[in-house]
Amino acid sequence: MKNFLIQTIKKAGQILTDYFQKDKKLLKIRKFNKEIVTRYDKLIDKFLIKKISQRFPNHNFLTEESGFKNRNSDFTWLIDSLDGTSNFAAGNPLFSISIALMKNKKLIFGIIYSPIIDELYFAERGKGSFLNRKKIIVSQTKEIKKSYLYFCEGSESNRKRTGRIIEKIYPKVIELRKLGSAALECAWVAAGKGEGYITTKINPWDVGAGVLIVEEAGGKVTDFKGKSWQPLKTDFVASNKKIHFSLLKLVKNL
Ligand code: LIP
Repeated sequence: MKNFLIQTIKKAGQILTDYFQKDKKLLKIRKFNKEIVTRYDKLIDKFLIKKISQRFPNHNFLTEESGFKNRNSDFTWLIDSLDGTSNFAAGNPLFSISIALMKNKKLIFGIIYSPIIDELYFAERGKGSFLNRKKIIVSQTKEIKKSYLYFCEGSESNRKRTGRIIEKIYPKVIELRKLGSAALECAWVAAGKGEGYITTKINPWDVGAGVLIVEEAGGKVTDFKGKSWQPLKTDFVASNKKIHFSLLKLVKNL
């Protein structure tokens, strides 16, 4: 399974790399909508569903581009074929491909590949998390005031709410940064490149792989009320575990 997933995601990453910064028309579409979809999201979605279905013809899929394909299986693949589409369109290399496998709503594999920066994150439940095959663990920072955080608003359209969350957190931390790819933001928390990641109304295909990668690296993932992650559109806090409670206190009732 591990080799199959690595080979498949790397092939998909190569396709995106071949098209990256080549299609100049993409530069303009950022002006029309924040949540854009390009033909590259669809191309990779099709490629991944085909490759995985050849090997696992009975498995279900829940993907950003194709929705839910129910084949009445215990296994469901969560896929975001191009997470950070607007970065990709703007020629910004911080985008990724995110694939997770769930058995009866329990995550068992997660893999994220950011092809331009060549970072491949992999986790299998109970076996730890890896970046380019080297084991990773979350940061050991315990204090919120020493924390470097990532943030995005997912599909939250109430910008006043987003403003309230930023207003509450930003004065308390070293940095609150938006990378533009939820999967990568989770992966960077897992790798200790930040202490936490907060987002609202995030879809399961964006963070499914990231949840397992953070947990297997020793971190914690919940919603804003401290409830464990469910494969639904949800408010979301991923952290190194040590600052989790302090982070939840900040976002309480927002
Ligand atoms: C994007 C996320 C990003 C978030 C956007 C969007 P897409 O995923 O990863 O962090 O702010 O709302 O959901 O649409 O590029 O796959």
